[in-house]
Amino acid sequence: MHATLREILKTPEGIIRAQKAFEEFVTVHDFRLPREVVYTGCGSSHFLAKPLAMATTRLGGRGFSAPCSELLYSREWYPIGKPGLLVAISRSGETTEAVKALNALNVPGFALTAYESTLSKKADYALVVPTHEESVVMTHSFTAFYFSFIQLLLSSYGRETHDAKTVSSLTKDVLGSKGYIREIVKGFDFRNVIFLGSGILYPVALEAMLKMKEMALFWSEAYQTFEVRHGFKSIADNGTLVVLLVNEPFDWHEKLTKEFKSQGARVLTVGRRDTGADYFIEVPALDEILSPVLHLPVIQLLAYYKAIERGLDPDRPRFLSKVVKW
Ligand code: F1P
Repeated sequence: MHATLREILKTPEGIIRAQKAFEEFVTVHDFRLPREVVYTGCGSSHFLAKPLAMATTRLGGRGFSAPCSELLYSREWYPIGKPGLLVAISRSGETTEAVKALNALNVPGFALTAYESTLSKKADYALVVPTHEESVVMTHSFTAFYFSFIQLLLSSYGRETHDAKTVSSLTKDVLGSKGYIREIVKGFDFRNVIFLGSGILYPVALEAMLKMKEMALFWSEAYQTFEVRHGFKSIADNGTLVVLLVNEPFDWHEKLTKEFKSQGARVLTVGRRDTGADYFIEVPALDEILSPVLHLPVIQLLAYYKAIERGLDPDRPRFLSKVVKW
């Protein structure tokens, strides 16, 4: 079995590890996240910074995210303000930009990483979630990092944390769609793929786009759901798969599905209810903030099977390395 697939299937186990890491962290540190937090990372870690910033805002704080290189070299263009903390995310903890960015704002630095690493040692605080991955692409570590930090946000802001066992078991249910996802990819040789998501699911769409490029070397795009109608949809035809990531769909999602179908594209809806799509994967009900944890394994499997269908080795993506250094 490819390491990539093995690691995607470790998502439920990752959630349990994440809970343990969170519990250890709060036992050792007398620490509360401040209200204003800036998040940064590179690649997948940047797409993880985004929903964490959104969740911070949704929970009553103010979260902002930017890629490490932007914080380092172009920060005057962004409304960064005066955050109480900078959270740098890096699976390896060795990415040059992430290590450098930790000091970019002259505020306390927090590392979210899988290893005791250069980043964790440099940071004032480190939440180490030991979801080690052999694969170049980030899979179950993404969902684990996200879950552990959401727990920390909830506890810092005086909210009730989630039951890790329940969340872990829900991710297991979602992974049950593995065979169906493989069938979709086998049955429809799509030429391009468009991922759509709104709010907290927009960064999931971005991460899905990246997974397709990394694992399957495949052309993919991502948009905020209804924004796609404004020009971008022209590229969707009978060779296109549109993946609609949604929690609770409403009539606009149904209309959008119809619109793409009338252009000849096929739609895969991943959400609580079908929108009249060609394919449908049900995602169980859970606090919206945690929905990335349930949607991500689906799109990771989609990218994995597309890579297999194209005769590629998702463990060894072309031109990529696990750690990007200068
Ligand atoms: C960041 C990253 C990965 C990507 C690729 C190169 O790594 O951009 O997201 O998949 O392998 O590195 P890290 O800073 O999270 O270790």
